Amino acid sequence: MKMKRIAAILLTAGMAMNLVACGSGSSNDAPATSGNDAGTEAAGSGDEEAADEGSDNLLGSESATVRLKVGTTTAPDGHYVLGLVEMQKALEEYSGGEMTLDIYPNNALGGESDMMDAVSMGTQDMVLSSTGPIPSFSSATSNWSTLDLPYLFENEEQAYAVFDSEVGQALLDEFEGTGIKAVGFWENGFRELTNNSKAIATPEDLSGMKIRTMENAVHMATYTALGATPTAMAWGEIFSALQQGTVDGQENPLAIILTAKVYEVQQHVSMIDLFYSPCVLMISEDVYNGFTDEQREAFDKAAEDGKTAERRISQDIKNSAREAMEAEGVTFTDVDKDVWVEAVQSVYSDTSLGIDEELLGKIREITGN
Ligand code: EAX
Repeated sequence: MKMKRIAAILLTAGMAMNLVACGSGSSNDAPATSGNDAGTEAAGSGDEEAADEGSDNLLGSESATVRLKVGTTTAPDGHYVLGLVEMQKALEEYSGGEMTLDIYPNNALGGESDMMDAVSMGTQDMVLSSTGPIPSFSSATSNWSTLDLPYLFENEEQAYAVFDSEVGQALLDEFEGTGIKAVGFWENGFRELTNNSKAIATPEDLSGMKIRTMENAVHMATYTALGATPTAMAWGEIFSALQQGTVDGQENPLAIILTAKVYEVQQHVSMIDLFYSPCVLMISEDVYNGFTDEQREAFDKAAEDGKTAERRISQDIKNSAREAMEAEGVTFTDVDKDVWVEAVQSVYSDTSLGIDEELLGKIREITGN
């Protein structure tokens, strides 16, 4: 069974399909579409053992007839995928075994921006993506750039309070009519800086370094304000870029740095907490609208459970990540955050970034920052 499932993942990886809510049997006989990202190997664990362990339960129950194919860029033992596994179990339970998720980690269905396009066109059912590509996805979602502002949130509780409020719901609703239904805010986490040459404690230490950012204008502007040279690229390209020296460093939450094994090629981690990065569960509007009332109810409930579980898993991984990486010889640098906060203030007044002042005001009302 295990080998069969792994083989199924390998065979269908890069061949996304549109599994609409109709009984189409197991995913092995599914049609295929969007391309495999060149970075699949590199940006994943690349570690057969981890992939092996993680792949065991990534395809849902064979007997489920409504199979939703969901892609992520993250590793099988990372928080996104483990959260989706919880949602998969809940969906099978709530639908009486009729519905399930087939989970494709490690860029198997492409980068985040590609997967969002595929979901909006209905050639892929679902994606769990960071907010990186959202502001440039559609004019309807351009104000999401506001969420990418540096030091917008001081802790996870503030972020959850905003994302689980009416403000968060209104942001999700902005997707209406784009082909994507945005279901909920899950967690990526506070983004930390890594590089392989020195301990970075201040923006001055970062001066002139080439840093990979997500494909996001606010993130790029922030690194420019910090004195670095930002290079935007999809996650799937990151390992070859680090190896070839196209970039000197990158930034991601500890849970990703650990589970994608970024620490194996980046010796130094600076705890700058620059951005709180949520991720968003998205489903094709056509698929969602095609559900029966019962299916929709099961899906919504399972998605809510998945979110709660994923946030908990994210915190668990984060809380043990530093120690695990220090044991591997990685150097951690704690920074004076006030200096970093001060250095990025110009981003808030950069009118080219499409920051939505009204939204920013509502967020600040909730966080109290
Ligand atoms: O969504 O691109 C990134 O740095 C993201 O944090 C990662 O793909 C997980």
